[in-house]
Amino acid sequence: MSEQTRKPGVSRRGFLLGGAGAATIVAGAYRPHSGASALPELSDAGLAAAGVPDVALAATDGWVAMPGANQPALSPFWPDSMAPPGKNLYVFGFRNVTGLTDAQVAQQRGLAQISAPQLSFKQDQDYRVKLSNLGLSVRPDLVDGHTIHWHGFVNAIPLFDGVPELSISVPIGRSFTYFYRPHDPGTYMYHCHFEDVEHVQMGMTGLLFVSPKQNGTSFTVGSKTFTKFAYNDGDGSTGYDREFGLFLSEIFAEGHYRDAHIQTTDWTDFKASFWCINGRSYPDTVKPNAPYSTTLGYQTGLADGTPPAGSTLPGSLQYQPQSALVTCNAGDRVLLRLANLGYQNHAMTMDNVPMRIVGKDALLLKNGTIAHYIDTNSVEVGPGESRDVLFTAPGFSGGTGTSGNGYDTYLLYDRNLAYADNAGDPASPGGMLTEVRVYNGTLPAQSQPNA
Ligand SMILES: [Cu+2]
Repeated sequence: MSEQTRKPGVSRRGFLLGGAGAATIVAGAYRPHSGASALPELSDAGLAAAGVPDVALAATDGWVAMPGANQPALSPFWPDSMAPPGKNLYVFGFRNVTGLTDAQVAQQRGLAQISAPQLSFKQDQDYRVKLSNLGLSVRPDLVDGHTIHWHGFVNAIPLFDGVPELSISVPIGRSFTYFYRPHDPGTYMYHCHFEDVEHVQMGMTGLLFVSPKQNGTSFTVGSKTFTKFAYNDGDGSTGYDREFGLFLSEIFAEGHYRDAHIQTTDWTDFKASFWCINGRSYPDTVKPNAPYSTTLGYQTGLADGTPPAGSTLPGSLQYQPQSALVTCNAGDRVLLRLANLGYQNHAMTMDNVPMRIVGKDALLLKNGTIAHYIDTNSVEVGPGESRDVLFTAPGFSGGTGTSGNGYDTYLLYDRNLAYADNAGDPASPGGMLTEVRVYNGTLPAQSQPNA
């Protein structure tokens, strides 16, 4: 929660326009985005006027669903009695509004998704990410700004760093376009940095990654030839066939209830009620993705709030569009991109499948030609940390899967079993747990990350 403050003589609008003007000067020093014409002279309207952003996100609030609602162990905090049908938890979040008109963007108020859209960038390319603040539908009394802070990204200047005390935040009804040119491949995370304990816990967090320039060249390692890599390794040792972003977080249901019901929270009372991967708790983690946009190259925002025809995503998960299911063929090399923006340490394990950590916090674990990769079956990820992990899918053993269509199932989960739980429901496992399904060569090549 924030108080609105305004210093005499400097209006919020004037301050923002001043900031955008500075952005113009800096952006003008860079080469234009590939495929775009040269940057025009920019007006006070700032970077947003320079052209179509590569990604557009809206910040707002909304309602999502956590599993186990028949076990009201957290009454009255959860399930929340104010929630619309099919939902049970109040959240803040980002929404993918890329390609929508201003009028369509405005209609996304109150339709936040968690976790935030997974974003992918290419090394040494320029990107513009536009953030619009739509306000909070349930709490119009809160006049909080929002920002995008790309955790671990080395900005040339603070303006695009999203820390409001050091740069700017986006007021309600306004937008701001962040500029990035990522130089360092690896797995990262992003979050709103305004009232960040509250906004991070409420759901304004997500995963992003930068793919290396080495992609597209080919390296043969053993019997396999790779063209996709986690890093510029120089020898193909981080090559993979399929990649999956797995974003780790926790939900403190009492805090979410109090935000919805106009009460204050002491955030040091934090006690997790749900443990999530990609904003879902098991068994929802293995339910399907919302469809991908092949033109955008990543998941669509389900902009009208309804899964498109043909989608098998349950309606209750329409604002949690990102599956955490890992699917692969026997023998595939699989890259897991793990990032943690919860408040707790997590140690992800997979029974009987060795894993190799090749990157930590967007740094390749290799010094020149000497690799320092870590072979383990337990990958620890602290808050604010990321890991790039490879495993080779075991041979197919004839599993029939849950629907008889031929896959072996391995569990990938936090080895602290207290986190395999949904709001204290003793009847079913849940929480930070997902499945790795290994097929007998019947899966087509992966078209998009997490597909
Ligand atoms: Cu925020």
